[in-house]
This record gives sequence, structure tokens and C-alpha cells, in this order.
Amino acid sequence: MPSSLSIAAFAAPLIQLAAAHGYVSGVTVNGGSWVDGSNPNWYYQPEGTAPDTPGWKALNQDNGFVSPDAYDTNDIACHKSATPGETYITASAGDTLTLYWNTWPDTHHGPVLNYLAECSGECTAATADGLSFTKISEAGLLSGSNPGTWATDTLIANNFTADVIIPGSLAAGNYVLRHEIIALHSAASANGAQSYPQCLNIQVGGSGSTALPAGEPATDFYSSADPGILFSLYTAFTSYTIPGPDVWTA
Ligand SMILES: *[C@@H]1O[C@H](CO)[C@@H](O)[C@H](O)[C@H]1NC(C)=O
Ligand SMILES: [Cu+2]
Repeated sequence: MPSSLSIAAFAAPLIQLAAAHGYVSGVTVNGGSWVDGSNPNWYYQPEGTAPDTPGWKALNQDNGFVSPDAYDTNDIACHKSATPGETYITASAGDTLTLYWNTWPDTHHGPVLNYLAECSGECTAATADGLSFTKISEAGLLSGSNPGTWATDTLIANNFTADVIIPGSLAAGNYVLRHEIIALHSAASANGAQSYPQCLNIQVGGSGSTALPAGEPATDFYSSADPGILFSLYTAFTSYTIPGPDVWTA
């Protein structure tokens, strides 16, 4: 890990203990064996002892979030000051990845969104500002209002998991999966929406031939006044507009 991160490791242990938002602790492919994601608490281990995993490492030791006032910074890509995972999840086009959050608070209702970016070369050497993402799936309001039932409620009901299907015809290559929950409980206030992005390296095999569209940097996804970002969860509503670009269907 970069030495700058080990300094932060000593700065916020109390905040870390108090929080209970969560992170993607692991992934399975088609229900197979467990692959570690990235655990923010690894920053409390002696330098050099954290495991190499596909999960991007970030300064989210408080299990915190990225606010709308940081949408124009690279933190919105893969969380705060993120650096790439050191390995890959191995999968094929059409496979189902199951992402396991370690926990999620039931008050934090909102959409769950998934994006892919192709790496030029190795994702293990990528930088957040160099990634250009295409949205591949999303889920938001499922029913009701004030607050209603949301994709996050499905995630909690499914043992804190979300499934992501790799597009069936996607060309083989190295990709970063950007999985994100946007919590809306405070989103009625300006700058109140909470993004929890999590990135993982995936090496996609198979014989797919469809290139991922060019996509866009994460800094272009959202604006603070988007209807899906500035949103009153605790009022009556009939619909919710999931923010960000359109979903690409391969
Ligand atoms: C729920 O997920 C945890 C990992 O977060 C896993 O250890 C456990 O076996 C899962 N439970 C079920 C019932 O699948
Ligand atoms: Cu919270």
C-alpha cells in the first residue's frame, strides 16, 4: 500500500468503529468460491500484510460516502483516493457475479447501480481518473413511497448481496466493475445524497465480440440537482428517476 495511506490508518480508528455502512467484502462468480473484495480495516494492519485482492483500496475507513460536492473529483469513481486492486476476479461474459456487502443499514434506502470500464492494459495499473464507465444495470424504487421499497431493501433481504450479470456478448478483456449504492435518506437537502462506490478488477474471458461503448468518466455521471440526487424520500411520490447515464444493453 502507498505509504501515504498508512498515515491515515492511525488517524481515524474511532470513526471506523462507530460506523456501520459497509463495503463489498467478497464476490462469487456463478455461486462459486469466495473471492475477497477490499476491507477498509486492512489499513489498520501492519504495512505490507494486507492481502492482494481484486478490490480497489480506498480511504473509506469510516465506511463513509462521497457527497455531491465531490462529484467533480475522482473520488466518485472508486471511493476516496482509491488505488487499484492487485489481482482480478476471473469470469466470462454472461456470468453472474454476486457481490457481498458486509452489512447495510435499513434506513439507507436508494438505488443500486453497476458500471464497467475497460482498462487499457492491466486494471492493476489503472488510475481512477483514467477510467471511462458504461452503466450495465441499475435498480431503484420498487414500490410504494415515503420511503417505499428500494433496491437496497432487496440487497438486505438477500443477505446483503447484489447480483451483477456481465453482458453476454462482452468482448474478453480487463475491466473495472464499479458497483454503487446511493443512499437517499438525507437527499432532500442539497449535498445530502450519499454515494458508496466500490470497484473490483475483472478479467473477462470467453469469445464475446461486443466492445464496451466508450462510456464517460465518473465525474460526468451526476449533478447535485439531478432528480435522483436531490430527492425527498420522506414524502409521497409516484416515481424515482435513477441518476446517471442510460443502461447499455449489449
Ligand atoms: C451471508 O453472507 C455471508 C458473507 O457475508 C456468508 O458467510 C453467509 O454464509 C451468507 N449466508 C447465507 C445464508 O447465504
Ligand atoms: Cu449512514
